[in-house]
Amino acid sequence: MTNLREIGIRAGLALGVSIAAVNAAASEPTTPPVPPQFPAEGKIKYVTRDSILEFKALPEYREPDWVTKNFVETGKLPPVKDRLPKEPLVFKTENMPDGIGVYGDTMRHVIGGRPEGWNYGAGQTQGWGGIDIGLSECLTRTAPLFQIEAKDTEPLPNLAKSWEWSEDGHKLTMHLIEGAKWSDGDPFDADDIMFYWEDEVIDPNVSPLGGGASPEAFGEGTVLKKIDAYTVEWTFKEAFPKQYLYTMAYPNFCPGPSHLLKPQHPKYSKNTYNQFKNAFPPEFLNMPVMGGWVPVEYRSDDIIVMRRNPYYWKVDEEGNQLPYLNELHYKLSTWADRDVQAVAGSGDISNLEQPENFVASLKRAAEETAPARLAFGPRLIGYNLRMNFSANGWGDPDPRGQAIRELNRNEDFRKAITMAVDRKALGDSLVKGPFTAIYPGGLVSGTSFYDRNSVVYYPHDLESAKGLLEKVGLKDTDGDGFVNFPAGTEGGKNVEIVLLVNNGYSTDKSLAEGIVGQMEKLGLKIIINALDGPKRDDAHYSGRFDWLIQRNTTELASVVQSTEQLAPVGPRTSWHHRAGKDGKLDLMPYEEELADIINKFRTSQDNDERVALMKQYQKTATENVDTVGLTEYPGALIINKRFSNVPQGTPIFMFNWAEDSVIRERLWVAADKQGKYELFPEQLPGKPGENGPIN
Ligand code: BQZ
Ligand code: CA
Repeated sequence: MTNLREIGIRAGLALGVSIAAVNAAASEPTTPPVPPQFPAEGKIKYVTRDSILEFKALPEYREPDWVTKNFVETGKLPPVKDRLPKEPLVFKTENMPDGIGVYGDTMRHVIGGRPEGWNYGAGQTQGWGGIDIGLSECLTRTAPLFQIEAKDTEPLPNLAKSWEWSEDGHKLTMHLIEGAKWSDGDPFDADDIMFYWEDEVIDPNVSPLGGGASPEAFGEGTVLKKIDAYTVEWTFKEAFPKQYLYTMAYPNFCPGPSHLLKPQHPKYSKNTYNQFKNAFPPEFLNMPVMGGWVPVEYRSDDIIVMRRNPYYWKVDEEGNQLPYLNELHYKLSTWADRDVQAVAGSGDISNLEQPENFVASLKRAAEETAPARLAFGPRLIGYNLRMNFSANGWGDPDPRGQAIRELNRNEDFRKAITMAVDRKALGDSLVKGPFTAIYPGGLVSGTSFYDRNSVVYYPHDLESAKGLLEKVGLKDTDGDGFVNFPAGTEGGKNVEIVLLVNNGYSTDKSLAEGIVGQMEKLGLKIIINALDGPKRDDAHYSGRFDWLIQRNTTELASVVQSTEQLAPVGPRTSWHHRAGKDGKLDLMPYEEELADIINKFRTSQDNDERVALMKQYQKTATENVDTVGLTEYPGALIINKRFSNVPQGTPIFMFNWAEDSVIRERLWVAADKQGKYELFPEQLPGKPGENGPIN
């Protein structure tokens, strides 16, 4: 480049910088505006942690009469007392909103996902929408904690019925429920736990569903070992890391039936990892589960039907074996249709989470004849635009992709993007009215750890944003309205950024289209790559993306659930920055700070310290634009009025989704309100792999 030209460009840049500098000062970072109120009916009734459940033997046990008649008296099943553990999990009546229930009826779910197969531990989805939540019972349970106000609460026991810490806090001895059985009668014990841990979590070739169950989720260097059939022992590097008890809940520690899985695992067979993952396709019926219902029917693109698990290890205080509901349906449709069917009464439950459906759903639910109740909870649904920060190979980018990642790692570039986003316009494009709110990123405002004054918000300011783009060297050198790479990069052609989006939700697609339009005004070309669930998840978790739009997962709505996902505390914990092929993380200085804050949080016993750490987290994350928050809003639970025992004010999303929080195994329908929806009345699951239920 000739001297004159170079001098000219420098002068231009210098001039540009000074204009940009002046503009950037125009919109000082501030705190996000207080969002408007909205009609939130769902008032939570708070209870104490030990009022929900306990483990104890009862004098007698009961089951539906037809099970006794058709199965026990005919010798197909042992008596119910021999199908239950020594001390079953007993749900206390005091915590049951409508008390002890009666048997019968069905809950009809509608889901937008599709089942890949039953191997949850190897990362297969069953279609979401509560199906995996119901099948895969986990060591601890946290979803029902929404009704416990105390900050010092801890997860509920579940497959792990109790635990105690060693004096020095480095060991946690966990006692499993004794004598529980898989739905095919095979004993549940520590072998199931160890298979899940050693051969699914630790094995780097396998990753359980949800993209988060990595070894580091339980702390670097954590060891788990079997003591005896019903005892396992955790050893942690830090002392008293109580946070990990949350990580032992859904989705990160939900063991599968090792008596079926182990023989298919490459370590114990000639199978490849892919053959292991796909060893139990949706057509493989009666897959053994610890959950309340067993898959007995699968019709592709139509429905999955589940029948009650005769070995389910939970009862009510009168000894009635749960669940009360005999059958579950999962109609294979779309997420938007789930809302429509729930308010219309042809479906029974929905998490109203797509604002485009708010108004129509509210109208229908307000009618006298409405078959379903609809109640909004706190603002806990949020969306973030996340940029891929890995510059050392996560996702194996091409040169263009690598150049984008270098830009993503440039703070001025991130500030330009966040200031070019008009969050008010994005929210209004989803739904008018008081629901959506400005969300700069980080924790959503409905979270108990939220502190508005710790949140740094860069207000919408397109001119300053343009100035910052120039400052990082991006100018439209060919006059087509889109900025170009500098001459030496990618041949100086237009910057093009691919935006990965979940094709299953109109909300995700609306937000993506909004971003494309707003970035065009900034002069940045964005190309949408909308993929269906599993393909989208696979592209995301393997790092094959420049930017992505992701609906928040539980760490941003509860902090204590999936906490490791708040920062790159391990090679595979952050949603937008994972290790390259060398297993190393090329963290930026502020990311090191975030990781340090999260590690301190996970091992702190002091609630005040935890609150302070979360304030620090919110400030550091938003000041550095760790993610570009887009919008936040409340969700509403829509549930058919015939169901009893629905906890008041159940949020659709907090420690987990409502399908977990409502405690479906306790729901019941009064005899005079029961629908004739059972497709396999008086039938029970057959043997694993057999075709369908039996009677
Ligand atoms: C709720 C949920 C129960 C996953 C899934 C789905 C996956 C994501 C997310 C939600 C669906 C429903 O969410 O939208 O309301 O029923 O299933 O699991 O979006 O694609 O990977 O994180 O939870
Ligand atoms: Ca251009």
